[in-house]
Amino acid sequence: MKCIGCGAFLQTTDKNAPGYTPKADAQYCQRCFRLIHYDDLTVSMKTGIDPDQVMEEVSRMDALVVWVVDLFDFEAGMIPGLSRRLAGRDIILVCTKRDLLPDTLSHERTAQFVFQRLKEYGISIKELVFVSGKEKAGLQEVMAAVRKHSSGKEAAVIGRANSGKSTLLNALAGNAVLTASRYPGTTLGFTRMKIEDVTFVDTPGIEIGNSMIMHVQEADLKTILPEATVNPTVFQIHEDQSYAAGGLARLDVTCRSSATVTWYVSRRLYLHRTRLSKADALWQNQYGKLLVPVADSAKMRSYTYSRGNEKTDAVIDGLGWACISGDAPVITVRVPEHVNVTFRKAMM
Ligand SMILES: Nc1nc2c(ncn2[C@@H]2O[C@H](COP(=O)(O)OP(=O)(O)O)[C@@H](O)[C@H]2O)c(=O)[nH]1
Ligand SMILES: [Mg+2]
Repeated sequence: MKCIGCGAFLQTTDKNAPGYTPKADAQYCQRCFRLIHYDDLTVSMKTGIDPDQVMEEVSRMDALVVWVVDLFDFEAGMIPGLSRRLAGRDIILVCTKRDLLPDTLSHERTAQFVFQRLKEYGISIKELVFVSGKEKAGLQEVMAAVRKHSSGKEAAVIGRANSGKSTLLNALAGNAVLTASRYPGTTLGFTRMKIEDVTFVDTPGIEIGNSMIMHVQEADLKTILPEATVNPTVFQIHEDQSYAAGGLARLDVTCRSSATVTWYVSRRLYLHRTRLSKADALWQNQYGKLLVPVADSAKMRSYTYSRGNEKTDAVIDGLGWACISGDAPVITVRVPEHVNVTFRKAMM
């Protein structure tokens, strides 16, 4: 018997292992029960699910692939080796969390952005659908795209941890059977679910460790993961500046005359701006004090980018991004050592 919330095998012997339940006839494990009703994480599974094994199992299935990517965390959603491992498979890309992006970003512009990025990553898809869990938008389009391309096969819903797979399936089914939460490693097994005439399969998130969500304490996820539309925070600058996003990321911007730095991060995350010349001292004195939260490693890695005239996004996996425009030739991002940073042409 499997837990219907996370797909783990139910067991009554080990409290600290997945699938534990004190009741022999339970449908849900205790971990799912507490996540659903109390938002309380009893057993952390942020590591322990082997991403290669998940991809291996998916690539063995004779199924249509429904690939779920969080629009707010797009770069982190690009699974390394996806096009190689799923070569020749039909892929429907579902971009979730549309509601987190400002309304000023049009549908057309977003689609253009997505197709451009996919081309750069060398990934081809059959169809693109945007959904917003909060507004229940795009669900009919997902069903239509799946019907069109599945030819009676199962539809495997894959994607990075926290991209919104379980939430999407619950929304399509019209009831909240699957456990969805902000904690990476919520879904632990493959769970089949029939919705109208299509059999969907929920899968564990494919986690490769380079997202900020894997390197903060679970209690700090509330601070870094936005729940509502992200309000851009705009800074006009006329000299070299440095920004601290809590104690998690540092952005240095050299500025010749004037430039604009716009942050797209959760409104709960503390942004601190200072002159570049004062930044080293700030980090030395205030790391873990004013600059919180901090990640599991204080060792930082730096990424530097030399800009041309285009607007540039400096994207930090799992955290958000800063958009830099104007006369700012060099930008440097420092993040905890395993966190990935991507520089891209601005999304907005
Ligand atoms: N704002 C917003 N949050 C979403 C949306 N879809 C999922 N979430 C949130 O993202 C987190 C991860 O969702 P979940 O379905 O568990 O992701 P999974 O790990 O891919 O199965 C949860 O906190 C959800 O509430 C969406 O469309 N909009
Ligand atoms: Mg899930």
